[in-house]
Amino acid sequence: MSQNAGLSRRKFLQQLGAAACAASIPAALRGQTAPASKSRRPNIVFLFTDQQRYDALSAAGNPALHTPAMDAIARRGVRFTQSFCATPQCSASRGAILTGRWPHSTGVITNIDAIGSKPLDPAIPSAGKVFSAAGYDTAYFGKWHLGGSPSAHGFQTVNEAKGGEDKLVADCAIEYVRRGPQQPFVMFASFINPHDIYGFQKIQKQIELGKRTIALPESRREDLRAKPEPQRIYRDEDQGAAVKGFGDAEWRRYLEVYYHLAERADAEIGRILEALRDNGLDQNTIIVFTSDHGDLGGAHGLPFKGPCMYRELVEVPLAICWPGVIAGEQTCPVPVSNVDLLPTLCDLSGVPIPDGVAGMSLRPMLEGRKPERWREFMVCEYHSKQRWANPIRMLQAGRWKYVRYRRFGEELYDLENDPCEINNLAADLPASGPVRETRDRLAAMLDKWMEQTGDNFAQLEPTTRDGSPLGTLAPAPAPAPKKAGKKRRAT
Ligand SMILES: [Ca+2]
Repeated sequence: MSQNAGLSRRKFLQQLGAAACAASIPAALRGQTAPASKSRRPNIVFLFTDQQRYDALSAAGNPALHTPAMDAIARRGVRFTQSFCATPQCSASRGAILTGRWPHSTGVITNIDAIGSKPLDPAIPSAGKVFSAAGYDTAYFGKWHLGGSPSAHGFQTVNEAKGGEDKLVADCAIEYVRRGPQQPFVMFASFINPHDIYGFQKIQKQIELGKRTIALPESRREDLRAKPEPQRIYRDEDQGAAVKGFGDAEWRRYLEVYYHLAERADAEIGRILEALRDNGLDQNTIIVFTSDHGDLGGAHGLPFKGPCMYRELVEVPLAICWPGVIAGEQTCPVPVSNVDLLPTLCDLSGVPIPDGVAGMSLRPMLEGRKPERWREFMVCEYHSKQRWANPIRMLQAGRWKYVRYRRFGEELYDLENDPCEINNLAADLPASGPVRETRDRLAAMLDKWMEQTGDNFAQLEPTTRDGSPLGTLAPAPAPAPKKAGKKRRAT
């Protein structure tokens, strides 16, 4: 990413552990989010976009675009600066948001139409059922992408706005707000953009170009030679073909289109915020803004989203506000996941968190407190796109990011010295020494997490791009030692 993004990330990494968000919330607003009584439970408005990278909003300090509505939500509450999706694929990430479970626990491990897919099981408690059972009026507008209909998952008022029109999604939400829903209510509005970046070739001819200050990703010229092979296949034979031969001018146009599309989503979100205010529903209402996953946007020379776990893909915007209860103007650098959103909303509104939820409530951070216990690391999953399976797991702990592919090796990045994730330290792993010990320590943490959460990653197999079995083309990565830190010869 840009130099600024790299520096701010380095600064964050230095601050991690100090829970830097904790100290800055005014004392008058601390500790006021006691579980709501039944008579005064908050409404919830959940606004999310599709494919919006963590820094694709002006509140994140990006001068390339202007997103006043998203910024307003951040300004009125807490903006999380390290917010991960559970997986950078649409359906599976949405399943994680709605259930608070990891994709391997929901069974929705990839997109509904991709290899290994299955629809979200209505028997799994998800937001619609959880809040309707608690007496909430429930509504879902816009893209669903989880198989079946939101109405089978507890949402009482539904319009999926098929055809992908964000304006129609906002129109449905505004109509719902104007009608004066029974309170408390929970309303999801799910927008398509900036996902239309897939049509950037056409859209760039329709918009005015050359008016934005674009920072191109520092990693855009890397050759991927030290990276797992599926990344090169994605670039050379898959969706990367759309950007073949791209230089800086072409990437700049791509990003101009991308930011234009994020602004279009922002305009629709702005209309919903205005309707909430005009109808007196903006005060006792929690508003969440996030996205399902990011977009590579030229990082590592790649477009869109593919079989990799780079920051541009796995980190998303996240802001939560509740005027009068959560103090505004806050940022929180503690790494969080979108599996945390359902338990957070349950916790804030006094609704029981369903059994089986893996996420943790963000309430301490929203109250400006350091959480008493929090994860030591963050995990993301990946399974497949279209017919092409590439099971991947990512584990990030402090300054280190470790990524394991099935059959295609590993990645290890020192985010403090290499915030753009260019130098893969696992490509030529030494037999001993601090890098080897770090890799073994993170590998052991991932093994333990998979065992504890029932993740069947080791049983999943990659395929060719057309879905055929690979056979025994490449060895599995070296197993982690049983005891973290114990040295082991490279294999
Ligand atoms: Ca998506």
